[in-house]
Amino acid sequence: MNIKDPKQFTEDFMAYLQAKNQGEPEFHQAVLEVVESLSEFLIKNPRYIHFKILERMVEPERVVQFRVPWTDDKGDIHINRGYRVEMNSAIGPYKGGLRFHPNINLNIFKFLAFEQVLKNSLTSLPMGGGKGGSDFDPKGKSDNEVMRFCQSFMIELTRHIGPNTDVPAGDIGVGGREIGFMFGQYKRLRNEFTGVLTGKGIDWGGSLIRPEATGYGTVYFAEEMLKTRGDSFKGKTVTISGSGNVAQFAVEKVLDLGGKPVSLSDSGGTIYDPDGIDRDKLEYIKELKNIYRGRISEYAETYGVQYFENERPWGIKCDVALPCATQNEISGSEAETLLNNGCFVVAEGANMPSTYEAEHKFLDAKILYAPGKAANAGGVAVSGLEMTQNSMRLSWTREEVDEKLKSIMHNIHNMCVKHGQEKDGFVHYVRGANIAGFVKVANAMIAQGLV
Ligand code: NDP
Ligand code: 2IT
Repeated sequence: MNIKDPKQFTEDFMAYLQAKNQGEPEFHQAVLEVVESLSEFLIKNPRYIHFKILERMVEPERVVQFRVPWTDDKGDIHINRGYRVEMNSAIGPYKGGLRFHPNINLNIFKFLAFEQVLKNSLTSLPMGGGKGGSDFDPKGKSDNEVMRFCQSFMIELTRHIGPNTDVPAGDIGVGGREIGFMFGQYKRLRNEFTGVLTGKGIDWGGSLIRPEATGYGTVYFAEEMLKTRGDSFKGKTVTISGSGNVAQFAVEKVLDLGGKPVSLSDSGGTIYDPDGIDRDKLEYIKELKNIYRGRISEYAETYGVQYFENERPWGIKCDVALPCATQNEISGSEAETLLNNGCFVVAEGANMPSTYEAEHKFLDAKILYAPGKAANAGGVAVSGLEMTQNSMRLSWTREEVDEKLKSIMHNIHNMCVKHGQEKDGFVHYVRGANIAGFVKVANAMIAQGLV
């Protein structure tokens, strides 16, 4: 391996990764984005190369895959697939969400788990990284069907998790309802009431602000970025994608800070509300999505605004874009449209929502662009705070948790600046986040020997 030239280093490492992990495009993409921004740093710090830290970090410590059989309300039998990728436990128990979505596979969970390791390190809390879930689709299922699925899923998952081993939480398709069903089943199987999952209800071990944390944290991070240019959310037009947990609380915090959110989306399309999504409309969305489990198109009918079927919000003129739906939801050409329309802040609420091409367009344009592992770390950070409260058997107030969340996002921003600021003042948040997240895990791995 040529260890003088960063470009060659990246190419050689990617050839190694691709040969070992064929047909896993999202995993390759996540690793490429990291290696690209680390290569120069690694060449200057060859002990990480000597100890093969990167090679070890891309190899999960453990992968579990299992059968999940369940019956629907008619009595028909269904077989889904469950996964848990336990990626890295150098700095704490595996920690990361569970995703229930029909289009998942091992590759998706490896990319998410890999990102999670660096993200969790950035929070400064003692959490390793993992991710899991199932190809089960909760859409259109009754509460009883979801419960039977969650119980069957937990019958196997229980063998692999524990409050000091691996602590899952929510992600796409997994919210308070699913966490409740899984927690109940774990407790019954183990006869133990412990903090084995986060995102629990507040009356049974959950933390205040956990539901809000990812969306709020993303907006706090974007506000920190704006501050570097003496600016703020006041009066800014903000496009947001998704309409689930992260998107809803991003809207709420943008409103708190004086911005105007104008879009939301789901897998059917995008609504555009030029007057702004206000607090009453947000309440409607929360009810629509969290209780009736309806489609975002219904918002357009209710409020008489435009609905763009099968489209994403990136054609709408905005100052700030907050992608909060899913991976690769901003293409290269959509990134170009955003830039041409004057967008100068992109903070990722979702995990890897920008394609490789989009990411490079944002970086080349030197806008304020923050990758998910920095911008959306507030969710897992408050999960970490939930674990702390569970261990101490007490709960902090809303204000206490929100203050801690703010201060964690502020620290992550500082770390990005420290490791990512260039000579001309531009902050390369991708490089900053990757280096800061990597160093802590890498040093722990070296200290713990060849494991
Ligand atoms: P939810 O399930 O609550 O909401 C997901 C939203 O994204 C829905 O509006 C959904 O639409 C949309 N969506 C999902 N998949 C697709 C797709 N393939 N194409 C178009 N739209 C899609 O999930 P969350 O809000 O929790 O998660 C959103 C993102 O944030 C994910 O990338 C997740 O990994 C990330 N994240 C979540 C954290 C958390 O604490 N929950 C923490 C950090 C990151 P539809 O209902 O039609 O599928
Ligand atoms: O991607 C993520 O950081 C999450 N889905 C939250 C993980 C967690 O353990 O709270």
